[in-house]
Amino acid sequence: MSREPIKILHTADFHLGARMGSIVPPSVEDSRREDFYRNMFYIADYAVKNKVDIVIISGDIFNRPDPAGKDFVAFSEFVGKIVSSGIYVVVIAGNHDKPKTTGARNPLEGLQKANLPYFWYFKHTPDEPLVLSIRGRKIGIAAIPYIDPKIVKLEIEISYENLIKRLVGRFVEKLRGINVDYKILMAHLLLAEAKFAEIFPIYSTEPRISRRALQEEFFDYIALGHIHRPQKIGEKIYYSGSIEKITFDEAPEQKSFYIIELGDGGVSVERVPLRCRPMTVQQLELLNASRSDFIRSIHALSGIPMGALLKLIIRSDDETLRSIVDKYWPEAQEILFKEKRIVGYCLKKIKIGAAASRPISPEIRGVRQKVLEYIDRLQAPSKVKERAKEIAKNIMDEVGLP
Ligand SMILES: [Mn+2]
Repeated sequence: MSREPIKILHTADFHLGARMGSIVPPSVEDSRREDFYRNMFYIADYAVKNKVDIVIISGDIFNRPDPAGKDFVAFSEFVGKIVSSGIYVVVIAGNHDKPKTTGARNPLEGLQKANLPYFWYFKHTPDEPLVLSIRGRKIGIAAIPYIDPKIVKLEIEISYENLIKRLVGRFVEKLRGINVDYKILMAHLLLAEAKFAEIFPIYSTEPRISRRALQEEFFDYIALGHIHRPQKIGEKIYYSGSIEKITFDEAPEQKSFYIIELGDGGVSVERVPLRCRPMTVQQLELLNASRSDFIRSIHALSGIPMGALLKLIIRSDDETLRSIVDKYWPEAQEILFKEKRIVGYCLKKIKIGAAASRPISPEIRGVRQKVLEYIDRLQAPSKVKERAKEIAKNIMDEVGLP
């Protein structure tokens, strides 16, 4: 007789308290917070309703290591809803959860110290796998929270990938010794094979781990966090992605979480979509435009869902930006809120025209290379230089340098 499968819900990257920064009106930050909470509680309700056995959260619960009180209260309520239904919650720390100063503590440790039944939070990689017994079966969980590459460089004579390999290898050996029915690996890291929006600078300086380091063949499911775009890599490796869109780079992404069924006959994985605040990026090009050209082009913007967050990029010449866009912006804004029914916007103005369309002189031609060489020669850590080069490239793209 086949037994009922063990059900696992895999999610990650809640980033509670994430802010958009330059959004108008600033009060949007409050409704954003609610967007994240809504999806978080949807996940809790889903787990309870569908009789999930374990909820796995692969890091980055809060956007900061010292979260706002309300974010901690909301997360505690989320955990409470799940564990009080007899469902396990296993959390690992992500980079955002790790305090940057020694001695500082993330409140998540408070939940861990409270010794809640059914709740685990791993700030560091434990020596032993966590073994849960559910309906006569044993599930072994190898938990590898985020490890700061800077610390690895300073303190350990080993490459980042080899360190991960070593930790995975240690878990594999221990799990072989204790005979579990199912083996899960959870980790917060950047896989070389992962896909994400190019512009995400946060990942650019981080070492990328090859999927071979994770010993995919040994585990039944690998639950990753860190990359916000949900994706499957190889046969058993999954990034659940974030629970909400966090930056405009994520605008086209469909957020989701995974339900994994570990049955006698094998493993099945289902992707469950999450409803998110619509985000849209729109571009306008205005050259020598009049007030009515400008207003008409705002009216003509299409494909903006109701209640959306809008990033509007206006490419225009200096004169139009100053005497039309800036001057009549309040009118345009009115249309965006009243007619287009957006909840907030981010405006980016890019100067084009006269200067950029002039033929590039030979002196300018070498500028890109010279700027990058200049940064290379600076006396600064290579990570800082890499970041500086990236910013410089963005600026040079924006002003149209070849
Ligand atoms: Mn992360």
